[in-house]
Amino acid sequence: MREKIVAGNWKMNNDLAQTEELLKGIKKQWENNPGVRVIVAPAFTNLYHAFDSLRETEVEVAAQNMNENESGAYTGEVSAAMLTSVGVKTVILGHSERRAIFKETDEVLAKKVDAALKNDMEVIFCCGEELEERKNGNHFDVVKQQLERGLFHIAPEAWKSVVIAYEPVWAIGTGETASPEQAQEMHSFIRKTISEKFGEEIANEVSILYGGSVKPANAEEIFAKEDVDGGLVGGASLKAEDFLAIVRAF
Ligand code: G2H
Repeated sequence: MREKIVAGNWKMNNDLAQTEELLKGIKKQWENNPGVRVIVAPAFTNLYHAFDSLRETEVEVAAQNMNENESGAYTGEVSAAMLTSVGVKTVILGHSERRAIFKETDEVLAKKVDAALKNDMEVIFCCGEELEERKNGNHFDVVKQQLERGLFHIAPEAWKSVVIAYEPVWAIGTGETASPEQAQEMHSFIRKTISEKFGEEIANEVSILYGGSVKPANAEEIFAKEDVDGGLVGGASLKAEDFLAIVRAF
């Protein structure tokens, strides 16, 4: 059975007070969700606070990014060891905003993946095509290439620490959502691509999350699709009520 996961990507939102408020809301409205892993990804500055505050709950904390180097003269950066030292065991890598705005290449992402795995962290590896690429019919090739260049160098046994997030760029923060059928089609393609290289057993075990304007109103029909194992949620994860409604959509 694949893990079902709902992860909230808070992006560059919430200062300390707002973080406290949102965590308070999540804890207050929390009901046990057997079988669903729930993760929140606050900004670096609030990671320890979130970890500490959520200690008594089943909610886990992830980082939104990290540097690929171990330590040293990389002003402004945060390493895997720093993250694990504050209780963070999961990191989101290759989000389309990191790729587009911060020019993260597949090659850098491959190194980040290695650094995370070396530090016994779990990786939520993001992939997804832009609107033009979908319009041109290149979306499958684009996603395949992102996976091959950024992720497929890992050892077969490392897949137990990998989650994929498919996030079509045209559906991010736009209110536009991929239809459940479009999500299923790409998720099934991703699973097939993993299977071709690493075998069916590994491919069937990997959780593949959908991201891109997931909200309480559309989560249920997206999560109902066979190869959709959960969501990476941005905007709607900033309100405890909406976020937990999405968790309960399974
Ligand atoms: C995609 C998603 C979270 P949103 O970036 O990773 O954000 O749900 O706001 O589209």
